[in-house]
Amino acid sequence: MALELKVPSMVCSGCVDKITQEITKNFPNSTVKIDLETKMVNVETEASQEAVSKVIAEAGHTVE
Ligand SMILES: [Cu+2]
Repeated sequence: MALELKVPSMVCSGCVDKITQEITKNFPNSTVKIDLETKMVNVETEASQEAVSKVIAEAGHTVE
């Protein structure tokens, strides 16, 4: 499933790295693509949108 989440709290490449790491750590078969300009996180994953949003929130970010 392809998920598209807006995460406006991302401000730098450190945020991008952190979120990418946390998602792939929790859901190892996921592919994460993040556009810092548009604040969009695209995830190709078996996990639910709810589960991925929770991981992003636990990484200290806000999913819009
Ligand atoms: Cu940052």
